[in-house]
Amino acid sequence: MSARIPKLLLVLALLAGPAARCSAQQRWEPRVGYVYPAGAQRGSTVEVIVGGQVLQDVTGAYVSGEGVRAVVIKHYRPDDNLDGDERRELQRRMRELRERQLAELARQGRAPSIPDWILGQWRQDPDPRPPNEPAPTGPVELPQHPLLRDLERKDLRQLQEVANTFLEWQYLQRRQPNAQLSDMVLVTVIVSADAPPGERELRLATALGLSNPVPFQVSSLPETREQEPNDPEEYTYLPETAPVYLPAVINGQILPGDVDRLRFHAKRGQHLVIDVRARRLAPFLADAVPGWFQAVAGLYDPGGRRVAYADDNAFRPDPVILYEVPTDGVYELEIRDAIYRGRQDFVYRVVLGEVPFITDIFPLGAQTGARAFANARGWNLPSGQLPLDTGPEGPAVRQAALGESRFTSNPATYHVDPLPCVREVEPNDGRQNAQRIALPVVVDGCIGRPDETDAFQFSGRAGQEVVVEVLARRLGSPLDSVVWLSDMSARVVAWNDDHMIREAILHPDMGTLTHHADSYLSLRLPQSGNYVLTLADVQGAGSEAHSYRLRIGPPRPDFALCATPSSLSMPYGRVVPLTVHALRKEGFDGEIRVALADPPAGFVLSGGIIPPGSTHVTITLTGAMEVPGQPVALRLEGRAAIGGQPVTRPVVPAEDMTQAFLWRHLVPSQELLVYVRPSQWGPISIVPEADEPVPIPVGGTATVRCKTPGWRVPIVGMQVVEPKEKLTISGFASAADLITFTVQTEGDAAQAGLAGNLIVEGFAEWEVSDEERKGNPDAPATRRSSIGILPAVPFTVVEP
Ligand SMILES: [Ca+2]
Ligand SMILES: [Ca+2]
Ligand SMILES: [Ca+2]
Ligand SMILES: [Ca+2]
Repeated sequence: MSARIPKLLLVLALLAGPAARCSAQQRWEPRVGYVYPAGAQRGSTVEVIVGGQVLQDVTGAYVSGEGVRAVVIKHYRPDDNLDGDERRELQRRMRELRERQLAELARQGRAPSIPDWILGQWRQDPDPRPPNEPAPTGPVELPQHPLLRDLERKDLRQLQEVANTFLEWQYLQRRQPNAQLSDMVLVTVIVSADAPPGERELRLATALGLSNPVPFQVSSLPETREQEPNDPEEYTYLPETAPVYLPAVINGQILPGDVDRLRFHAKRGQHLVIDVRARRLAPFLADAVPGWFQAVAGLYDPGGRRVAYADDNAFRPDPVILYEVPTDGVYELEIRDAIYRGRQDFVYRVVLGEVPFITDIFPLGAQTGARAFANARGWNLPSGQLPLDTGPEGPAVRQAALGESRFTSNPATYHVDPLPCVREVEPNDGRQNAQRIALPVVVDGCIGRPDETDAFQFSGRAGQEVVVEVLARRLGSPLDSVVWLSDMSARVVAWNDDHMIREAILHPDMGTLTHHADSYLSLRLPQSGNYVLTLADVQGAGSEAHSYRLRIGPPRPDFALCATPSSLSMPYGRVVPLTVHALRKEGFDGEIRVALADPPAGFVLSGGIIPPGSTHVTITLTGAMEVPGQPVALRLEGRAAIGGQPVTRPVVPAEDMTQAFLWRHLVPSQELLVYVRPSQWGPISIVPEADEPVPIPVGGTATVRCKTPGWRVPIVGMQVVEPKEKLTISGFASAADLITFTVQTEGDAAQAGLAGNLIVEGFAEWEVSDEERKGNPDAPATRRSSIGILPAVPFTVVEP
C-alpha cells in the first residue's frame, strides 16, 4: 500500500536469512559489482576501476552502444593489509613525499599551517623492526593497488588518503573486506567525441566467461572525481582541493561511515540542478537492507548553513535538489548513505549545474501514429513542448528528452497505445458529474490536488468483460493510484490499489521500481447499466505531477518475454542454459515459441517452446563452432497465436537480481551477449532429432534420439538436471552418429499435462595418457568428467 518498503523488507530479511541461490558453478563465473567512476564525458579517455569477483585472467572489457572502447590494463589481486616491511616502506615514502610537497608549497608561498604535532607525526621514523624479524634482503616493493600508483604525483590530501587507507588504525578498521568485491581491474575507457550520451553497460570477459553488465553513463559535461579525505571538518589544515566549475559531473564512492563534501562555484541567480545518480548505477544489492545505496544529499552555502536537503525524488530513491542560488560563492554538496553504510559498490555520480531537468510531463502518452507533444515542466528547459514518437514500431513504454546534445535533459517516460485517447474534463469528482466515456478508451488525467477524485461513467452489459488499467508509476508519475468501480446503486463491485504480480519471491514485471503502485481490475460486469469508475491517490496526495493514463476496455490477451541472464559464456561448440520468463496478460494462456532472430552463424537454440500456461522455461543455446574473439549479440523473439492472429514479441534480456537477501527482480539489460571461449576438448555437437515435444506416458518410458554429427563424444553417463525428481534416465546407448536414452516418469511426481524441457548433464570418460600417469602407477587409466548440459529436449507427459 505505502511506499515504505524498506522497513517491511528489513523485517522479512531478518526472518528469511540469506537466500542460498548460488550454485557451485555460479561461484566460478566472473561477477562485476561496480565500476568507478561509472561514466565519462564524450571525447575523453578515463581510467576506471571495475570491482568484483573471479576477475583474474581478465581478457577484455566491453561497453555497449556506439563510440565507446574499453581496454584492460591490469588486474589487482584482492588486497590485504600491509605486512611489516611494506608498512615501514610506505611510512618512509610518505615521509619523503610529504616533505617534498611541503617544500614545494613553501617555494610557491602557499605553505599550509599544519599543526606542529601533525608535522611531528609526519616526520617520525618508520616503526622499528621487531628485533627477532630478519631484515629484507632486497628493496621492499609496495603491493599493487590503484591508490599506490603514481605516489610521486599526489598532493598532500591525496597522500593523506593513502595514509588513511593503509596506515591509520581507525581507517583500517573501516575497511570491510568483501569477497564479492575483492578483485579490481583497471580499465581504460575511450569515449569518442560523437558517442551518444546516455546509459551504457560495461562487462568484463575472463578466461572463465563473460561477467554480468553494470551501468556506465556517457555524459556531455566535464567530469571530475571526489578527493578523499573530504568528510566535513576533516583535515582542515590540509590545502583544499579546488572547487569545481559548473556544469560538471562529480563522481564519488561512499565507504563505510563515509561522508563526502563536494565543493563547487555557484553564481547568484543560477537555477541549479543537483541530480544524484546512485541507485540507478546499482538498482539492487543482494546483501544489504535497504537493498540499494540510499543516497541523501545536503546543500551548504558559503557560510556553512544547510540550505537544501533531499533523500529522494518523489518515489525515486535517488535525491534531486533544485535550488536558485542567492549569492556567489563556493557551495558544498554533501553525499552519504541514509544510514551511514558504505562499500566500494556505493558509487555515485552527481550532475551539477544549470542543466535542463524535466520534473513531469502531461499527458503521459498518446495514440499510436498520432502527431503528439507533451507539456513538459521542469528547470532550464529549452522548450515546454516535448515531441513524442508514436510510431507503430517499438515498445509501448518509451522515453524522450529535451535539448541539444551538450545539454540534454533527463529522459521522460511515456506510453503509446493504439486505443483512442481522451483528456479528463474537470469537474469530475463524483457520481453526479462523472465524465462520460465510450469504451474502449485511454483517458489522460491528473489528480491535480490533494484528496481529488476523478470519476468516469460508461454503460455496460451484464457479462461484459472489462479491464481497467492505470499506468502512472511505471511512467514516472508519483501517483499511487487506487480505483473502484461502482454500479447504479453506488455499490462497489470491484476495487484495486496495487496490482503486483509475484511468483514466490520473484517480481517478474517490476524492473527497477521499488513499489508497484499502479492499479488494475479485470471483471465481468454483473448487470447491464451505468457504471462509475473512480480513481484517486491512495494516500490522498495530489499535484500537477500526479498524472495517469487510464485504459478501460475489453481484455487484450498478450504476452511479454524476458530472458536471464543477459551474459552467456560457453566453450565453443558447447551448450549453455538460459531462462525465458513469460508474462501472460489478460487471459492469454497459449503456447509461445521462442527462436533466435537473425542468428549469427553457428548458434542453435533448443527447447524454445513455452508450454500453454507456463510462466518460464529453461532453453539452451549451442555455441558457434569457432571462437569469434568478441562477445556476440543475440536477439530472441517469441511467437504465438492470439485470437487466431500471429503475434511476435521481443525477448528482453534481463538480469535476475536479488534484493535485500530475499526478493528477486528481473532487471532489463541493453543486450544479450554470448561469449564463446576456447575449449580444452573442442566442440561437442549433439542435436535432438525431433523439434516437437517427446511424449512420455505416465508410468511408461520414451526414447530420446540425438544426432552427433562430426566428432563423436565418449559419453558414458547422463543425469537429469531439470525437471529433477520428476523424470529419470534409465537407459543410455551410443552408436555411430546417434545417442539414444530412455526417459521415464518418476512415481507420482509427473502427472499428465506436465510439459517443459528436459535438461540433461552428460559425462564423458577420457583415457589418461601414460605421460599424465607417469610417476603414479596407481592412477586410474580413465577419467570421468562432466561435459556440461546437452541441448534442451522438449517433453510432455501424457496419459498412458
Ligand atoms: Ca567518498
Ligand atoms: Ca568522504
Ligand atoms: Ca483530475
Ligand atoms: Ca496503488
